[in-house]
Amino acid sequence: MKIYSTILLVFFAIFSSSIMAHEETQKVALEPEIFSNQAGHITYTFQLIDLEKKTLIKDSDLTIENEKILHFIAYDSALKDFQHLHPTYNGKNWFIEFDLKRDGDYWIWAQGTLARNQSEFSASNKLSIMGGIEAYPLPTELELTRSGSDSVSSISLSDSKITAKKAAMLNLKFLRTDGTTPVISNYLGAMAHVIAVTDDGDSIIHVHVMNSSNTNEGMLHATFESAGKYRLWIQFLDNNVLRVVPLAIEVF
Ligand SMILES: [Cu+2]
Repeated sequence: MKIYSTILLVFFAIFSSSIMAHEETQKVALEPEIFSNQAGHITYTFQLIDLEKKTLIKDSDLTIENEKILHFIAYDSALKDFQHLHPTYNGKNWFIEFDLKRDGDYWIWAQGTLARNQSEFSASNKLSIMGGIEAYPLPTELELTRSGSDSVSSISLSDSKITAKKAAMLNLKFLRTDGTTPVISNYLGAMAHVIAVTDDGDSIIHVHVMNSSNTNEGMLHATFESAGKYRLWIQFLDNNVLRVVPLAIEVF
């Protein structure tokens, strides 16, 4: 009976992940131990399945990218809560501990690179949280803004038009809300990390900001696959403190 339910769970996970996949051929599935949890401290245990090889992915099957073996992104459906973490492999499972205090349906993504062919993957599933602070209201409404702050550090993105399926080159300025000059240093091997998701939450891109010739300015190269509104979370170190600035842009 136990084996039977485990098999069912595996099938459900693979099936539900492939529905959500946006890539034409999904390479990796994320199979979690839980699909819902009480708000608070969460121990999230999961397996990654190489869908082509039909094998479980261990840490030795991955290549370190941006200083980490695996990147883990979680955000709620209203695109307000955001976390970027790094799971570890215990010889059997992948796991990560984190806190979610607010109810809602969270998107969970694992991003890594397969060592066998150096191909990057993004595998997702969902996690439902209950018993905590009231969930942010839905439907998701993004207020378009190319500049924003986290109360101390701010970001301003150039206002050039962005077209779907075309490489966009954006200029990014680092500022402070009090007018002082930020002290930017690399975070996980890049000037800044940008995680962009479609407003329905079900598609993600993770790109890096490169240094430019001007101090406290960077260049962002990205290709957005479809038109619509996107949430951007920009992560960087200012004076060695990790900052997260949310923006929202439109792609035409
Ligand atoms: Cu990461």
